[in-house]
Amino acid sequence: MAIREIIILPDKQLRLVSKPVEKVTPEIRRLADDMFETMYAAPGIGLAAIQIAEPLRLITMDLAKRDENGETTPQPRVFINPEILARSEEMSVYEEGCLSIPEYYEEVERPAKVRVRYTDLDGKVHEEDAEGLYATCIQHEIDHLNGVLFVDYLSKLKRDRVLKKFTKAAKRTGE
Ligand code: GNR
Ligand code: NI
Repeated sequence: MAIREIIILPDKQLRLVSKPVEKVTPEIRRLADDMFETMYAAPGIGLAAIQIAEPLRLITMDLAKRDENGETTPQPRVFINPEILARSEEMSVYEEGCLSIPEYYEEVERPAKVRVRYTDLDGKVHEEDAEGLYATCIQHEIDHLNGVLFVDYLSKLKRDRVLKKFTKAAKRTGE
């Protein structure tokens, strides 16, 4: 296992449309392992493969909450080739962040509930209804697979402001 580098704005790879995973091979399992290690270290609640520069339709997620002792029981989940089958008309607003846009948070409105289909690491196909943070997170991650970032939902003013900030920062550090 290895912690991998997370690519950040304005890296153009974030705009790629990721390719379907054809088969769950040992390489895909290793990639998922690296994604978990990278995601937990960050720390983040979700990660799309493209965020470590692998343009594959693969997502890791862990939405485990702290219990009364402040402990968490890990709930690692892998989504291969996830699809949104249906979206609720009802919308909800959540303050989102993204490991590829560090330390920037804004409210985003998305469908409150979605029905998702995905394959797991055993090749088993699942269909589930997602709501709450799960619904927000799976939509945020599937957007990554399509080259979409949460800042794309903000006003042009806000989006241009954050893009400019990260473009300047990249120039200072020589990308
Ligand atoms: O760690 C993350 N937190 C988060 C908070 C609100 C909505 C979405 C997210 S996902 C983000 C990690 C990330 O960038 N995944 O792509
Ligand atoms: Ni993200």
